[in-house]
Amino acid sequence: MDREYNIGIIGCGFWANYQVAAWQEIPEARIVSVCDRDPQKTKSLAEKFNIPHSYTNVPEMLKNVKLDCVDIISSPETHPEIVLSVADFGIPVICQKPMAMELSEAKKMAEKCHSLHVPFYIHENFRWQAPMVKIKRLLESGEVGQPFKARIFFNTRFPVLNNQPSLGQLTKMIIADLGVHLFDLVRFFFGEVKSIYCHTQQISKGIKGEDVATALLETFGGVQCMVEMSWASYVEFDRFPQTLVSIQGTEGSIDLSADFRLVVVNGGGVKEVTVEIPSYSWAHPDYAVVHSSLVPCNQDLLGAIAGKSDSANRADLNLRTLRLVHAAYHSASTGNVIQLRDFD
Ligand code: 89Y
Repeated sequence: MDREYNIGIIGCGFWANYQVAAWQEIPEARIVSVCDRDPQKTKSLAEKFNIPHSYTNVPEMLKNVKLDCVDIISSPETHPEIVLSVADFGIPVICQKPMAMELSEAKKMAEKCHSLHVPFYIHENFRWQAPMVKIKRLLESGEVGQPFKARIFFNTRFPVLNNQPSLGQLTKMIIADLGVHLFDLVRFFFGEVKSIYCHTQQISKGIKGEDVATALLETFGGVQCMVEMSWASYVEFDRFPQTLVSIQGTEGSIDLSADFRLVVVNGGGVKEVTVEIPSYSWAHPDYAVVHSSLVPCNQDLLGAIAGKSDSANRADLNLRTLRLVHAAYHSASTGNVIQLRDFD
């Protein structure tokens, strides 16, 4: 990139603390303004990171600060209104996952940005986690042949809602918040999805949505992938927020287990490595693998906004992931297998 980019942050909660720190790792990125309707949160984020401008009203920030890009880190139900309003200002926009709580809203957001020629990207970071990048390379290398069956799972008892209490208010909870990442990994590893079948459960008390979901996805390439997510499970090696992966291919298999132990088995034998996770002093120790992925994810998004490259996190592409989320809910409520070609 050949110049600096002035970025405004909207939403100053838990996640913004790490997102701002991750932006500050990128020499061309300058966080110049923050905005949250809670003045206390705005003030403390601005002070912590020495950010010159702070606002409690989005249009006011957009009118007064010259921004090259806005990064929305607010809760998902606020995304549509904010994205539509940033689009009216013609400013490129990055929005946290899930793009919106309803598919119809997400489509409206993507259509409006497209019609106004406003670049629109989703901050989807799981495909940028070091172990996931490594698995993708292994799949591309052909070492395990053609994948035909997989399991992607994230089962934990970690008290997720202590740090992210607003999740407890969502009637669509774990699939919208976490499943969206895991379904995106299915697309990343195996391509587009043909059908999905899903069940949900509510195990914990005091929440409005599901905290457990189990889905079976079939890709056009013929991979059967089981995706499991739970915030209510006691497991032996509970390493929140590590996503575990098991892939079987025609020539071998790949297994990512706790603590980033990656094992490849094929005709050449058994190879084991521990995937190294980049370390940042600002990362929350409990979230290191996710927080470290924010840096390459942001780098990719800024490169796309600068017109230097394209990104798989372009909103119209990420919409395919969001469709899976809503198809999963539809499957869970109807008991049917959902064919994606019939689902809109
Ligand atoms: O909110 C979720 C996310 O995006 O990554 C992990 C998480 O914090 C809880 O499962």
